[in-house]
Amino acid sequence: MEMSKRFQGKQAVVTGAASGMGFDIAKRLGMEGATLAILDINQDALAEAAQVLRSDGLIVNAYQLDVSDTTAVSNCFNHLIDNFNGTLDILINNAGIADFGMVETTESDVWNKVMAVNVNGTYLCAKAALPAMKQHGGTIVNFGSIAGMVGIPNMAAYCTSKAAVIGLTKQMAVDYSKLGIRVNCICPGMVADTDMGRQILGTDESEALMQKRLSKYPIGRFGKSEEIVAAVLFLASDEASFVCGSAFTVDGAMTAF
Ligand code: 1HS
Repeated sequence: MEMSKRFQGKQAVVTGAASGMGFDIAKRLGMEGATLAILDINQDALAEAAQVLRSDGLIVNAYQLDVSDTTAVSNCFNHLIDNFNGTLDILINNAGIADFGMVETTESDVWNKVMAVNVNGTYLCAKAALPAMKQHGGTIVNFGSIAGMVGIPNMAAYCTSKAAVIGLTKQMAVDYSKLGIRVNCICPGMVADTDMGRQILGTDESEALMQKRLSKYPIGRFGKSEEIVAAVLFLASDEASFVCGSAFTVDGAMTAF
């Protein structure tokens, strides 16, 4: 049986799409029929990602964007929505950064940057997408994290930012579900095969520390990008038509433990 194309005829925006999970999400959305707008702060990586996706036969527009820049987000979305002829069906707010420190050891500039990208970026992109989405309905998937549900050692800013994304997701679902826009967030556990996963695991200075981190996962391993991507695509699809305001954990029982 041929796999059904859940996103045929849909127009989708993915932020942070030049690499990692954002790239994998864009690729899967495209493979299942979506026309893509991929956004990333890194122009070179973005151009290369667009080329790879196009060589797979996907329809891709690429836009360089810092999601924390208020004016740039507004301009970028105006432009990309014009190129989509005024229609936008799907927004995946994937762009995000991690940094480290307890409250006393987190400098204000680090704190502000993490909040600017993870929280303000999610808010700004949603705000810019909503007017077009309201025309025909749509769906937004934000990136929360288990780090927004439980404290992760030495990640004060990151945990706070992800708790805010979960709060924003629930709030938006309340305001926008009646307007035909479903808003959910994915809350991944540790994914080892992305730049962010490697960045976080790189702070474990010994094998013992890495084992301690791993011991928090009852399933006995960290996640893979494709396992998060599958859940993101479900949330973005019509199969999830009654899923709204959910903080959807995909974490090998880490937060159940
Ligand atoms: C990076 C992703 O948001 C998960 S943070 C989880 C870190 S830990 O539980 O594996 O220490």
